[in-house]
Amino acid sequence: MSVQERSDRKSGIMKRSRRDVLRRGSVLAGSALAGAVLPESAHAAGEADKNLPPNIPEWMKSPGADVGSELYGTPSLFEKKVVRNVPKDLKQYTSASCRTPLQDLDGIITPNGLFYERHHGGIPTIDPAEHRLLIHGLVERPLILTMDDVRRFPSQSRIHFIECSGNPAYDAIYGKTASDLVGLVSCAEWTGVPLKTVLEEAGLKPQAKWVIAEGADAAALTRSIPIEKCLDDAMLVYSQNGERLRPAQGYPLRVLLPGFEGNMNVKWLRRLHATDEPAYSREETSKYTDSMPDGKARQFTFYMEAKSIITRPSGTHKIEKGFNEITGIAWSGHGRIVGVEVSVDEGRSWAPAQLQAPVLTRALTRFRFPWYWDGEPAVIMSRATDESGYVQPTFAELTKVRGLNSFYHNNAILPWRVATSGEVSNANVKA
Ligand SMILES: Nc1nc2c(c(=O)[nH]1)N[C@H]1C(S)=C(S)[C@@H](COP(=O)(O)O)O[C@H]1N2
Ligand SMILES: [Mo]
Repeated sequence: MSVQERSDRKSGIMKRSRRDVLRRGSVLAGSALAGAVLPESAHAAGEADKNLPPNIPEWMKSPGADVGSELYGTPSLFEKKVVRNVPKDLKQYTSASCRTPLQDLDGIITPNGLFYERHHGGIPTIDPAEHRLLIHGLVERPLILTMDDVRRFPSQSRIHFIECSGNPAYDAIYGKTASDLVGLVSCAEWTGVPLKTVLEEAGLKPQAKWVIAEGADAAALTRSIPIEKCLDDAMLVYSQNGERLRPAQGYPLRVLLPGFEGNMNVKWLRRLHATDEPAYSREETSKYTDSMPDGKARQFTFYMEAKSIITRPSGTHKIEKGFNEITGIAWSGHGRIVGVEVSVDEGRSWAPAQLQAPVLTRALTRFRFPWYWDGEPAVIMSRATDESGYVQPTFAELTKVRGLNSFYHNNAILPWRVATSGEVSNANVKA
């Protein structure tokens, strides 16, 4: 059959289904979705509607690209703007971060190519054949493991978020998009070996109270992990969403400490040193401590507190009057999210959102809330409650306790303003 014959046959089919579309159209007319139905005039196909019903779209008229035309698949041409959010004013890229475009994503899993990045000394290129993990200090049998050795241990796959503790910094609550605000959080299915299993193989001595993890990057990033966490849910991970870790996420091996601040999830892991006291490294003294209003500083603030954000609609989006689903993500380092409430009247009243399964411990949780927008100005926001009973605070409530000298661990509620035009913007504005 020629291409022409095929297309003739198809237009026959399309003529019939076009009548169905119009019949359905009259049923839908006046409903919230009426805008999606083609007007009568679409039939007089101009150049602009040549691919719209009832015409046969161009991409049906000849075969598409060959199988395997991309040996590693990439997103559609038409999704080119869904990329990591790299700050425009960066002076250098070696110790810097870039963010996940949360407002463009659905569900709870971050695609590997969009996982946020934070590096203190660039991304090393590590040949796994030349990579070793040294385990020493307060252990019976010091070990040097190859990557093959690591993968021979019994493994597990689990879904968890990782979040930088500066997400957002206390003075950075005015960002335009959801990504500008909290794009330093991502969530993946991680595969690896429980740290406990590896430490048992080395024979941990009873005096060991900390395990100091060191990365094989130019920063030699070093963090001390309390032994309780090492023997609980800590993992040494080598895969992320089914494939080996991406270089930016620590290839070939990283520490995963579910719920603990991002900085402790040491990438490019080369050394575990069992000790009786912490290392008091740079990341535990001059950085990653929290200045309180009384001048004291909190140290070893491991846990990321409960947090949530509406990702759609969110800053820079534009909505139409009528039905809009409000959706977003919630998470807590302390365990499962047990509830998310949404307010569409600037926090005067709250109603429960629906949590979409699966609701996993220390993982992103998707929430949904049906909303009919009447076209009046509105401020919408979400607040999360975790299984410990802790409720996400407003920025005013948070700073009443923590003051304004802190940089890390800001988990305040983030409000979006909806203008009469339907334009959505950050409701936190600098005084
Ligand atoms: N070796 C090493 N590990 C590291 C870092 C680093 O620079 N070097 N950055 C830390 C910080 S501050 C964060 S927030 C997370 C970022 O993880 P990601 O880049 O996979 O998102 O990794 C942590 N682990
Ligand atoms: Mo971080």
